[in-house]
Amino acid sequence: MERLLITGAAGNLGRLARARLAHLADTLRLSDIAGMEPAGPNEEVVECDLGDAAAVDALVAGCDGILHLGGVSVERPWDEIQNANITGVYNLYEAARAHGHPRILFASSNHAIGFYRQDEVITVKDPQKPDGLYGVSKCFGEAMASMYHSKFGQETALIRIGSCFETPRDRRMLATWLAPDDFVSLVECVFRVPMLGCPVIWGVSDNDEGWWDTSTARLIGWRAKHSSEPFRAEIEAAAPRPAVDDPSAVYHGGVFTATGILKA
Ligand code: NAI
Ligand code: 15L
Repeated sequence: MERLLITGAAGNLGRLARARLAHLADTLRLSDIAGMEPAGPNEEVVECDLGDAAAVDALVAGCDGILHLGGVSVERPWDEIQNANITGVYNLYEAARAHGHPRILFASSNHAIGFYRQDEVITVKDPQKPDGLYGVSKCFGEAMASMYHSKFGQETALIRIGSCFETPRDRRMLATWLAPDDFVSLVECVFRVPMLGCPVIWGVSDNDEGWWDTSTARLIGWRAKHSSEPFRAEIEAAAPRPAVDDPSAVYHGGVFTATGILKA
């Protein structure tokens, strides 16, 4: 690619992508509403609110691919989610339509299906079951991608990320963990596969415990190499097993299922 746009570049995964995925393009265009490190060689840094249509149009112009990580990434009041994850996603898809349909990786989330129970293994064909307004916004993003694919041929990888952190942080993440190395190889596969379409793929490592049928990963030739298992003993020793009816032990989305509707 000549130019890859990374939204959310000031965030947790955006900083990881900036550090480890520069080889995917001649130039990285890095964008966030928050401040970022100044541009290095082969980088462009652009502050932009995803809710600003004209700014997003200019941001997307000239890009061959978009790693869309920007937006509200946890449960928050509606106004914040609406601006970044609803209006922002609309702005992004309209800008992509105006500028030649650059391939998009949409960072969806397990919270689009968070109300499934941990004794259920689900596939990407099971209906969405969001666990909050944040989860609803990810369902919206998936629906926008599907519509733009059917209507205009826009390609998007809908990556339902589990929990991507340096190490798993609690018992639930033994099942949901996506190792940073696996995140990197997953993004590489999305932007390298010749034909993408609009598949839903779980962003999760090869953990022993898991609730998601990961077979669609083969559509992009991706295979996770890491597992949360080496962290199990330490995590189990650090905190007692939660009660059987504790949301963290009942639902895929864990404690997100127990959060109310937050107000500003
Ligand atoms: P993060 O919260 O660290 O980064 C998100 C970035 O988006 C922030 O830097 C924030 O300033 C920016 N942002 C928020 N509102 C914006 C707006 N209106 N305009 C422009 N930028 C805005 O989140 P993280 O962990 O890096 O996640 C990246 C993406 O992956 C998010 O979309 C998140 O929903 C998704 N995801 C992440 C998971 C994880 O385990 N890290 C799990 C599931 C999904
Ligand atoms: C997400 O969608 C969030 O962005 C991330 O911060 C974690 O909470 C993750 O899900 C998770 O479910 O562990």
